[in-house]
Amino acid sequence: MSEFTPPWRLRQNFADRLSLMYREEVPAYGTLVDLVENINIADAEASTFSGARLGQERHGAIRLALPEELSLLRRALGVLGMFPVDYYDLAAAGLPVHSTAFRPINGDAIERSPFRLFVSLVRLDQIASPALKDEVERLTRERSVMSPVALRYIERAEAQGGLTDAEGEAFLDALIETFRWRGEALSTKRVYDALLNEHPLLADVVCFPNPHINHLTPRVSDIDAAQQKMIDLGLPAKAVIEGPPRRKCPILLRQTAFRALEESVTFRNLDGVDAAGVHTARFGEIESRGAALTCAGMDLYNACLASGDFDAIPADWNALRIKKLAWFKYRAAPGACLPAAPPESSDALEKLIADGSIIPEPITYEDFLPVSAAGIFRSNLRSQGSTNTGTKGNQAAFEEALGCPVSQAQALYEQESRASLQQLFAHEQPKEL
Ligand code: OOG
Ligand code: NI
Repeated sequence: MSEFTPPWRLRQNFADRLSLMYREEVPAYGTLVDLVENINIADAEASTFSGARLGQERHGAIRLALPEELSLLRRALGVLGMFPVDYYDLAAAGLPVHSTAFRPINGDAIERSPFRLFVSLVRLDQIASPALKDEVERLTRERSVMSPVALRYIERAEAQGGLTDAEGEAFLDALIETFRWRGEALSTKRVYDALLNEHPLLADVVCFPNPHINHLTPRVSDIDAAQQKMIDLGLPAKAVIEGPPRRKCPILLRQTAFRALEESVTFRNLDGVDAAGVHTARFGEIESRGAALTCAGMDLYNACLASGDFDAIPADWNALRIKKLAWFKYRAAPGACLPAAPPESSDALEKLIADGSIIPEPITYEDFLPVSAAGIFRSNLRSQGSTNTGTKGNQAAFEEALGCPVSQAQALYEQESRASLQQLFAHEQPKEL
């Protein structure tokens, strides 16, 4: 056995620590977690929704200022077994950020601990005013996203191929500080207001010393019920649930949130302007996931999103599979007698599925949706800022900052589907007695 703690355990520990910290920092988030837990417990008794720790956090998000910050984050999250998957161009939605999602990339790792982090890099190149550009340059030089202790453990993990239990604990103690809210801005109120006016996302990142976690997101079994409950409890719920409507066969990702609350901030007082102020950035979100769609399925989903009519997507697992709209994995029925080699044709496979020897199961969507993400971003902006919709995404620049290419989510789903099939035929079948 390895002397190192498995990455999934570090990842789970990290998610648990973030959760405790965020509940202390944003008490309304604690209310949301309790609400989710009540719904999940009631549903677990009544349905097939099961699994340990139902409502554990499934994702969080941060926003970064500089390319160096992104590559440091990549290295830190690599120690936790989280890797960048897909490029999200939010410029298309008029937001000055581009993003990726760090997540475990194989089925077993996801099963053990599914925590992901949506990480955005603000597009400082989008700032028009030269004076503001200079301020931003000065402020970002003062930021520090990783403590020297955290960096030492990252280097050690990279050199030895992992961390022992004790090293892992010490690393997480140091790493968590990266995500802590500090109510002290780096900037004066004047510069904060100027950046807020340029775009609120710029102020949220550049005016603060580190990338405060801006939300966490537990999974809820019934997101429609949770949305209503948020409203009943007086949480400032966003108006609509993002993603596909409620469906008999759930697909992709549905998410909603309570809007960011005002938190007190002390600004620097260099220019005689009152240093007390507020900042709104941090919120609470909930999610509910369904099946991953293939490229063809995503195209259909995007067309439905544009038309508002989702009836074109079959509400039947078998149709979604046969039309190759959703990804499936396969398992053998108990006691099924499968041939020694994989079937050569898809007809032969269909026969094994039809006679019940092989059972297809939808693969859960593990990623994000750019239109939904833009909706979540937007619901938390006090003002919309100037939206330069002419801006294009720049995946090459993002990947250069990251220090590696992002993985393609579609390739990961395809691989999981194919591997599950191969596994069915890889072992000798139990002999009939
Ligand atoms: C990230 C918003 C995107 C999601 O769930 O789609 C996101 C942010 O506000 O920084 O987390
Ligand atoms: Ni989110």
